[in-house]
Amino acid sequence: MIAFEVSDMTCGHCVSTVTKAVRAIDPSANIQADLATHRVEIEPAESDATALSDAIKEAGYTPVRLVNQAGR
Ligand SMILES: [Cu+2]
Repeated sequence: MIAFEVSDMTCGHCVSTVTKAVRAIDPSANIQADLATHRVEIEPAESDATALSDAIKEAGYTPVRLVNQAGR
């Protein structure tokens, strides 16, 4: 699981834009975007944290990687 905090994801449109950006590079990824906490959690199928971060940035947002307790 790769998690980002995307503080400029502020409405449902942002959520769908971010989700689409991730799907564009990794169609099989499992994505959970939560508007209230500005968190996006992604279980990638064929991408990595750097590619996901770049895709979200290219969509116009500012992802900050959240590293979990397992250090992944
Ligand atoms: Cu928005």
